Amino acid sequence: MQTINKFARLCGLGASLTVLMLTGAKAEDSADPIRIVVNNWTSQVVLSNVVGQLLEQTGHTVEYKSSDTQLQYTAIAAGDMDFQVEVWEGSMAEPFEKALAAGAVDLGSHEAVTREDWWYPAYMNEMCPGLPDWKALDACAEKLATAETGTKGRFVGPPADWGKHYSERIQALKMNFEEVPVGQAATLWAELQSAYDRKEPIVLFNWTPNFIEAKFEGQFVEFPTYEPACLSDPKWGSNPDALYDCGAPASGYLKKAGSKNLGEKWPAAAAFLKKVNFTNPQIAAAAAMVDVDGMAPEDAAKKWIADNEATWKTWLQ
Ligand code: TMO
Repeated sequence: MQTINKFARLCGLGASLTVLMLTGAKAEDSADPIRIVVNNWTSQVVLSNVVGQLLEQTGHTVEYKSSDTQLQYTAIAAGDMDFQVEVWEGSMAEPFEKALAAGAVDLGSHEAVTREDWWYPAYMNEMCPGLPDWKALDACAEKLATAETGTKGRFVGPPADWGKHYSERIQALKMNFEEVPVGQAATLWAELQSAYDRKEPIVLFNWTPNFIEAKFEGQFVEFPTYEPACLSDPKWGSNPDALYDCGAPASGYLKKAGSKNLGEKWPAAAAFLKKVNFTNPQIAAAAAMVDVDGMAPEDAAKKWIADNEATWKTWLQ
């Protein structure tokens, strides 16, 4: 009976022999749920569901666990969570590397190249000559001043758990700015839309790949080029007494992380997860299905699986 159900599900998915063969290999995998970490930005939620649904289709049990972007790495290292599909260099390299030292496993890189930093709409190039250079932005601070920030420019910052150090960067670079963080990503996009509609200046946190690039014209502010020493050696950079006097990596990695348990308890699943590999356009499209088209993440994942069979089939081989 169970075999028939499984077969029916596989047919529904439009999949064939490849998946069935993996289902066979799964015999050695534990029946315990694989705990997939879910964070608070759209592509991560959709990709987690894509991976989770594919694991379910191959006979595994999965559980989605919400977690703080920084603290999740302690949980993965401790074996309390098993898989993270999006490890962003610009915001998570530090806790990720600590987790690796404590037993977590690097499951490899996606093809996607990432960037997370200050971003502004293209119409500001005229308002603030010299952009995207950060010094030109700083000279333009007054135009970004609000009642909340007084004479300083307002930078609409990310939620606290994304681990950026922008208030420190503002201080280190002696910028005439103040960070006003949002509680959730949706507020970033609401602020951007409202400024964009009225062609008002705004500078906010953004990243790529994301749905924003398909909907709004704009670019990242260019800060002093990132080098690892900027985050560990105060003497590095223009401010000899401070860390964070640089931008985030402009071509950062996007990796996957697993618990130490993963390969031991679920070897077939671990082999699959190592092969999981998303590109920039795939990730941007995954976010757009939810943030532009209004789909639920689970449904967006289903659609992604239906539309990208050629891609995920290679992960199952
Ligand atoms: C952590 N993020 C990808 C939203 O910058």
